[in-house]
Amino acid sequence: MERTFAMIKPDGVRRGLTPQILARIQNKGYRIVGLKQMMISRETAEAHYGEHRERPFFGELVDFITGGPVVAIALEGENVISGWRAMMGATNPANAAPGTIRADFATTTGENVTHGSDSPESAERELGLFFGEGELLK
Ligand code: FUP
Repeated sequence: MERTFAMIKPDGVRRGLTPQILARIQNKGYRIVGLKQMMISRETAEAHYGEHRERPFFGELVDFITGGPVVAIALEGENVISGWRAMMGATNPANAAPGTIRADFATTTGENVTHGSDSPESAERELGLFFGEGELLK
């Protein structure tokens, strides 16, 4: 069993997409082991997106992700790291396969509704960044 970090970004929360996205997760059969609506601090945002620090869009990305509430989600399931990313679709919604979240709900890379860890190492790091000890279900 794997665990991953998933997030509904501020655009998704603002647009009222939280229930539909949670329904997709539950329909798929992943177990939600952590779930909270929260504001992200600048410090956490900069750590979360640390790999993009030198990219030209970094400032905008941090402004966006700290600009409204997000829903932080810890998921458990077989191959959930790649499976959740497959459900999200490509980073640029224009390239996302029909039926994926980004294809169905987004038009721009900058506001693409959801996040998912891209490797076991990222999943562990990001779960640790967003959820404290004892906050996740056993
Ligand atoms: P993903 O893993 O699919 O979320 O994509 P990345 O880690 O490559 O990018 C993280 C976020 O940076 C994206 F969700 C949106 C933002 N981004 C841009 O705004 N412009 C880009 O060219 C690439 C990423």
